Amino acid sequence: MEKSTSRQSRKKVVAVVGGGLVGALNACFFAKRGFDVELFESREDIRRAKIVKGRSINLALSHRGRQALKHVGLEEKIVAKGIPMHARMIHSLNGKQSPIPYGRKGQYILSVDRANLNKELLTAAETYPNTKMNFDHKLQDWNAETGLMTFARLDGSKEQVKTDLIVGCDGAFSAVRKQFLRRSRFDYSQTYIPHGYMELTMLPINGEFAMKPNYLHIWPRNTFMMIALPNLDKTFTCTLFMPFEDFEKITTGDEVIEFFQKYFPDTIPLIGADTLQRDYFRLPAQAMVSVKCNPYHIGDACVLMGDAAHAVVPFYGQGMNAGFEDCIVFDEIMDQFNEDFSAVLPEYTRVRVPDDHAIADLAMYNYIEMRAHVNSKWFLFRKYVDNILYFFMPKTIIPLYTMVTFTRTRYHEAVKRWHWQNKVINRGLLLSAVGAVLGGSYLLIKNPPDINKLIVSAEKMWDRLVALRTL
Ligand code: FAD
Ligand code: EGU
Repeated sequence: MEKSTSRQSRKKVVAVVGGGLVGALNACFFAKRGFDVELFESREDIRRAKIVKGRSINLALSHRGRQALKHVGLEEKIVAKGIPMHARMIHSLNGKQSPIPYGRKGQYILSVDRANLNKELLTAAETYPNTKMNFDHKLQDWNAETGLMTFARLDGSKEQVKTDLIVGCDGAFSAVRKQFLRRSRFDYSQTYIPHGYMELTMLPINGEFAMKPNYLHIWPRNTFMMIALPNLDKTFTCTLFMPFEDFEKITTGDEVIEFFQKYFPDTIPLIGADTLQRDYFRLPAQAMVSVKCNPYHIGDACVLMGDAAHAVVPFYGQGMNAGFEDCIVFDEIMDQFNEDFSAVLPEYTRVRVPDDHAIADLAMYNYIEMRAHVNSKWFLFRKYVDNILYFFMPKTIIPLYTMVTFTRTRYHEAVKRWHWQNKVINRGLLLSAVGAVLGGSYLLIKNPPDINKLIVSAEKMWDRLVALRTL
């Protein structure tokens, strides 16, 4: 028999499956608490690999993500290598550029390099003596009854590992999650959107950024949209979002140029026709998936975080930020429940599911809204209205993106508040309209206009119109 004292003092072993952004950060969180952490990543160590394949080159890092980095002492290091974006720059079809600030001076988001961020996080995790990194370990399967995991190596060998807790951070197509799907009362939904995305590089011109660097550049064209984020090497990464069926229609270099001439003419000289054609055909368009599930845990043995728990479409710039916030939320619950997994895991599901589902819905809603009727005029108009109301009533009307991007307001609370604000705004508009009609009628009744004067002025108007026509 094991003595209860030795059992108490033995530090538990936590397996973090996936060494992407959320997995590497999570390894830091668990290591900081003193757990023995084993990180398993299917790829080779990206810090050694020469070619890094993977999704999107840069990401928008905002408040939630920064707070999580701060918890493990990494905020400054990452922020130093990020490029602040204080505003969006809206590119109209005629080439006009209009900046719309994100907020006040201190309210900006950061463009960060995914590969660099991942590398820094892995290095940070490794500096804890109680972490062990296992690259080239692809989780093949695990047994939800026994907790035994099977990993496949590149040389064809297999390894079996058992730990006290499995933390699934293995992305949108999570292998950890597969075991959840076999269980009763597990809710799961996944939706592929009709759009794909493609990345194009805008190189520096004469050694300088081809466009203003401290902006999130946006070309809103309803079903087509392009977004560009600045990189430290003075390039921009442009991401083109477009329905797959339209990607498929463009099959020759000439058609690429024709398409850009029609929808993004200002970018052709900036990207360069050759680069544009080369980048366009280099890789096929990538798919985007939204995944929601519930619960996020199995007993006291396994928990999902990041894209493994909630892949969201990128139309709020929150996927990584939400995944990073998962780590803080879990950490706070670990404090509350004294690291007792049997209490922590259900509480994490209870608290976090509504918020992750809320951001998944918001991102999907924004995708549908942008695709349906967001051209540059509409985008500018909506953001102006948001910002003006916020300026005059900063305590009452807070734009949704502000709550999402610059605060840690729980996502589901932000949505609730947004609905409430919309009601207030609509009532305000209705009241002003009713007031105008009533007020106008009252004034008309009190001071009835002299009918003769009206007719005379009508005659004058007619004369003027005739004069205009004969000019
Ligand atoms: P991933 O980054 O997918 O990492 C999963 C890791 O697990 C990988 O390293 C993978 O190799 C490993 N793995 C997979 N399977 C196994 C296995 N069986 N065994 C072992 N390891 C395994 N988010 C933002 O916050 N801001 C943005 O601006 C933003 N822009 C985006 C733009 C696009 C076009 C896209 C597609 C996404 C964007 N996101 C953004 C979302 C962001 O990329 C993800 O939310 C984030 O990468 C999730 O991190 P993760 O660690 O959970 O998953
Ligand atoms: C998409 C792809 C502008 C990086 C949503 C805003 C995004 C990002 C917006 C990608 C948009 C859309 C917001 C931020 C950010 C805006 C936001 C979207 C970063 C509502 C690399 N979105 N993104 N909203 O407000 O809150 O500027 O690929 F075009 S950052 Cl779609 Cl704040």
